[in-house]
Amino acid sequence: MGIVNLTPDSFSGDGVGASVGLAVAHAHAQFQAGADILDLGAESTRPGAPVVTEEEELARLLPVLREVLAWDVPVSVDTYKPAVMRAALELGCSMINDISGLRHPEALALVSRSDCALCLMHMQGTPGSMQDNPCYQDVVSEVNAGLLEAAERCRAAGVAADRLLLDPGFGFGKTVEHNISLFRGLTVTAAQGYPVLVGVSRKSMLGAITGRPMAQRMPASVAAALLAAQSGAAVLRVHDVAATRDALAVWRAIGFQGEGNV
Ligand code: HH2
Repeated sequence: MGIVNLTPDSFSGDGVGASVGLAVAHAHAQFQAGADILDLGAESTRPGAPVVTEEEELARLLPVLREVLAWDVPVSVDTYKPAVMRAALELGCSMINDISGLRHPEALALVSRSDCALCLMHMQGTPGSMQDNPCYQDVVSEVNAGLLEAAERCRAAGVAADRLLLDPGFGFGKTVEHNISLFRGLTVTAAQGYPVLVGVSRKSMLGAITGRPMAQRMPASVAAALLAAQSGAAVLRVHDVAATRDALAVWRAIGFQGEGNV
């Protein structure tokens, strides 16, 4: 899954701001690099990011989404706002990627009436405050239980199980230690019966491990993506599509022994 941030303020600095032309070119580069899914997001959810209005999010998203939907690639929209979901689904996006795990009742009703895929991500708190003091007794079991609960809520509302993906939400209300524990527990998360999406690309956890600033986290991101795939992740949400694909190709050709998802 190639990340396309239609934002002026994304944490990794890859956001393309207000230029539709630049955004479409960036999306196209992700597509050409071999992304199997494009994930368009028009609000940064980095810790402390300001909430953007529905109007602003739609103004950033829709012109780019219209262009990208004409290409031969599934398009995911990264939003937790029902109005943005509604517009994206009307235009024909294939997937909703909701960092709030579809907490909004209106969002649940909308998605259940459509046939899109749905990524349910775990987040403790909200982007505004989630990194203040994240707290868990046992992060792996609590996150997994929260994900299963969100999946059950969706299924009870009529969303078929095979439309769902689960995501532990690296960096969303988690310390570096929580993130590392969750990463080590990915095989457990992946054994819960739903495909797992992992998004660690360029995140601060990798900065903490390597001591590298944002601009130098590509190798660490590729290593983490590979480890996630080896642990059973089905979808890797990444900034560096070509490099990640190369790593996966080497793994498939040389290192990969069994049945896998990626
Ligand atoms: N991470 C980000 C945004 N959306 N969605 C899922 N499912 N999983 C993630 O880990 C995830 C996500 C944050 O990354 P990015 O979009 O690059 O930055 P920003 O939110 O600052 O635009």
